[in-house]
Amino acid sequence: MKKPDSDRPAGFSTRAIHEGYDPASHHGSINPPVYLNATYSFDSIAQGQQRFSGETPGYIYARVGNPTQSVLEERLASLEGGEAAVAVASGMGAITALLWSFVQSGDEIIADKTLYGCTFAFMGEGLSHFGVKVFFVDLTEPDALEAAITPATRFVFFETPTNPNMRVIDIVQVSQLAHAHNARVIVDNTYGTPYLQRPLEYGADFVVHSMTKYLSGHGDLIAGAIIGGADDMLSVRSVGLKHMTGAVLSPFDSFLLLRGIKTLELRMVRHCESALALARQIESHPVVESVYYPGLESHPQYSLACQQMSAFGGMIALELSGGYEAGVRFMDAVQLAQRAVSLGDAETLVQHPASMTHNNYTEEEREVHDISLGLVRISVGLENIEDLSADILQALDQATG
Ligand code: 4LM
Repeated sequence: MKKPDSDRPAGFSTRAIHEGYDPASHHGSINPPVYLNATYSFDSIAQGQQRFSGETPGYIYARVGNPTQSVLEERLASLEGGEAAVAVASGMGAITALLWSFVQSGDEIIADKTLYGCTFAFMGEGLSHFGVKVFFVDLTEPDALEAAITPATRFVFFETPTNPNMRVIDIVQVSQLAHAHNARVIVDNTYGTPYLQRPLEYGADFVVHSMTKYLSGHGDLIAGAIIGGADDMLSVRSVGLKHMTGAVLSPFDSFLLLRGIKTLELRMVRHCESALALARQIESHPVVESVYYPGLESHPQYSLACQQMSAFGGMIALELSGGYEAGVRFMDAVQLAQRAVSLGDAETLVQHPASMTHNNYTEEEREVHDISLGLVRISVGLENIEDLSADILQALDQATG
């Protein structure tokens, strides 16, 4: 990326638009080309051998990387403040490729007690088949982490804010505690995005993303990313991606992500403004028992969220009086908002975690993990706030029963 003033670091959107790409090297093409290749030819057998052994850089086969993906990876590393990144085919692909690169039978992982449903399934069920033990603790309580950590703990894993109930976890505090016990820290930054919080700057060792969400921003692809140290990313590419998951991102989806990320800052500003306005409006509605949004003073970790995040994101969870039935009435009554899982799209999406994204938790697990039957989740979109709040407020009126 060329820029006139070499002393001042380029701003977030400047890097989101330019980092890792120079049109002059590509016939002046403003957008990075899409390299639709499965395989790459070598000048000689010696060159092929050197590429396979890692002695010289260069492309081999698109399961390991391609030039469009490389631009995306350089951009992601810059935005998260990491040395390197690996882009993969889904958020689940990112979490599994990272952990499969480093864990082995006998290792332990400590995970927060609230995780996206499929992450919870991978941690609680999937890894246990391979002799890796996962302990779920409340990471908002430092004593709980201290009590659970052992010499076998390799990783501490958490989302912040958590999906779906918006708990906020102290990245600095957890990282210090984990490092004191030689464990490494992975933060799923899907809800935060690098625009709102950069966990590596707070001491985390790895960031993972479902890029399906805000980074894409348009609900038109499934993708994931891992960001961390350069040596670790080499291991993730050659073990987690190449050998263990094969979760390769397509060149075309890499291109769409590069396009989406150009407007990440603009979109996040709007998501945050609308979500805060909506959270404030619905907090006083008579059918609403609680609103979980880290930008509300009533949120239990409000002051931590103010320190750790530059704004509070586009996700709101709410509890309605009348529980599950009220939630169903609310979701069936929305007109502009869409009844759908996923998040971070231009369209506002409402869903019911207990029966949808978190349906693989048992009833008892849901209770322990704070995912009540009455919890409703809103991914606040980019529509005009007047239209959106009119829709949500009329649906809340109908939820009253
Ligand atoms: C959802 N979430 O919540 P892929 N990490 C977090 C997530 O929210 C998700 C993933 C990873 C939802 C999907 C249906 C915090 C997904 C997994 O779907 O594999 O890109 O990401 O609605």
